[in-house]
Amino acid sequence: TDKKISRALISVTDKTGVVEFAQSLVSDYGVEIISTGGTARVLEEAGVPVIPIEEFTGFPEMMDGRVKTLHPKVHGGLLCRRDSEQHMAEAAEHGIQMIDLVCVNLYEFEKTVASPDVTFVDAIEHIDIGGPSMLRSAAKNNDSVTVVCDPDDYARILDEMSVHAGCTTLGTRRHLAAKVYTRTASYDTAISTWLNTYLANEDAGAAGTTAPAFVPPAAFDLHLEKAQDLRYGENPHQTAAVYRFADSFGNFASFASPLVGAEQIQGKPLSYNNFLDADAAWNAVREFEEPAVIILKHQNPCGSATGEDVTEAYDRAFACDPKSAFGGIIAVNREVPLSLVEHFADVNKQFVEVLIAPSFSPEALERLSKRTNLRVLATGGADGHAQLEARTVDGGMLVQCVDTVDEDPSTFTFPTTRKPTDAEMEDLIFAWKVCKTVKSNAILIAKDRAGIGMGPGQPNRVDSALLACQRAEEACERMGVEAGGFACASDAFFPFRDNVDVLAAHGVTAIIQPGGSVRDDESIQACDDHGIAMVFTGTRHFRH
Ligand code: 93A
Repeated sequence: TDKKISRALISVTDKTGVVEFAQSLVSDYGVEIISTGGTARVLEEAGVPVIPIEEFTGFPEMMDGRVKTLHPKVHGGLLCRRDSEQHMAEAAEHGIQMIDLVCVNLYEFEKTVASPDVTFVDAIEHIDIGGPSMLRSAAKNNDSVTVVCDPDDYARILDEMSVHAGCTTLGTRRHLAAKVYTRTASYDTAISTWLNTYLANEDAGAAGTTAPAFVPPAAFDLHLEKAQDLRYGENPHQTAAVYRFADSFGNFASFASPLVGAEQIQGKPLSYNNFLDADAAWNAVREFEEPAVIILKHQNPCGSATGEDVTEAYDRAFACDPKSAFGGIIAVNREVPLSLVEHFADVNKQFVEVLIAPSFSPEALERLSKRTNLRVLATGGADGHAQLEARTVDGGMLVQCVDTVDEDPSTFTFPTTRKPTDAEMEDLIFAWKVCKTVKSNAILIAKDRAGIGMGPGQPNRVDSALLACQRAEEACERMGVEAGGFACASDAFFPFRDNVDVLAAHGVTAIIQPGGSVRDDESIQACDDHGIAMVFTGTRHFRH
């Protein structure tokens, strides 16, 4: 079952390691190399002797390279069963020579369509036809043919040839064949996803050529690869792992700065709950353009603030609720300086599970390295959001666009007699952004762009409002400032006026909420009764 490699066809877009691979095939094993235009040039320049594909097929590369390896002399040489007298006779009759190894990687379709200004024509031109065809032919004939679609496998194949007298083993060829079909499947999925999304955008009247917004397709294959096993799941008796979306999914789930795949600079491995909370904190802090810090516990932002710089924002976020901040996750939307680390480690002595930010100054990292257990994650960038999120339900999966707060304040309406002051408006917009991360029913109370009162997850909104007010009043007492003058955000509309009455009784003077209840008039009247300025955003931000 060992098969000697005498002739190889090499045609690669990603030229990584190909010269060394081909060089070794030629000089260590006397392999004859056939190659296509660009690849042949690279190999020749490096002094590796190659037979150009047109010489091998007796046919020119044509139609801008669309047809270069699509020829019976290639596919016959790949598909011919060496153990079939008939196949071998037919090959001889037509002058078809056996090809024992195919080394191909594909036109970079996924990378091309990930670019925001890709044109339709450009995307189409990056659909590789000849490459997948060769890979599939070679993989089908794995009894005799070795197929390599990943530069990471070059070394392993050379290793095997070195201990098997220039041969590969059947087991290896079968594994390589399986890898090929995974690759070609994900490649085709990327193409169909892109094209379906393009068409959906065109239907929606959007510019179809730019990076499309995520539109859930009628059916799609999820390509996931295990990023790591987790010690356990949400609880110790649950097994767990974290998966990342594979490349083919990248088109519509592309993360400008993904959490899975962020660099863990130090600390204990991330747990299941760490991942969940880091994700929520990171997605919350990305809402802000100005320096901002979110401290999050159990999916809820218990501290949140903006500031002149992130150290000030951190101090202000911590002050929102120091008790809850214990064992929390800190997410920062700028490079973390030494001062921020000193403030949580030395000044506040905050126990932190995870610190996540785009990057860290060298001094900050030096200081952090003394806290060996602390998990430090660098995402590399704060811009952009994941486009898609998914959750499983019994027997299926829910998929949706990620919720971002991108409504334009110029579209807000002001239904109450009193309109918010500029200062109130700043706090309202701050509260509105943070409120999206609070579990529904969500109420968030802000003062001076800090989220000092949070009412999460109550099945009725009045209880959430009460909780938020109590926290806000406690925070004021702790900080030695007068309670009141609060700005309040509600993730969904008020069904009755009771919410407004509760909020007013605890010092709320301005409210931001979507509006849209059949009883909006009652809430507006309640605001007018209390002199509260209310803003309608028109957009709801539930988080269940
Ligand atoms: O345009 S193709 O679909 N038609 C072909 O016949 C063909 N043969 C190989 N693309 C084709 N290839 C691809 O060209 C390979 O998959 C590889 O990615 C690339 C290598 O081209 P070059 O050697 O000219 O850089």
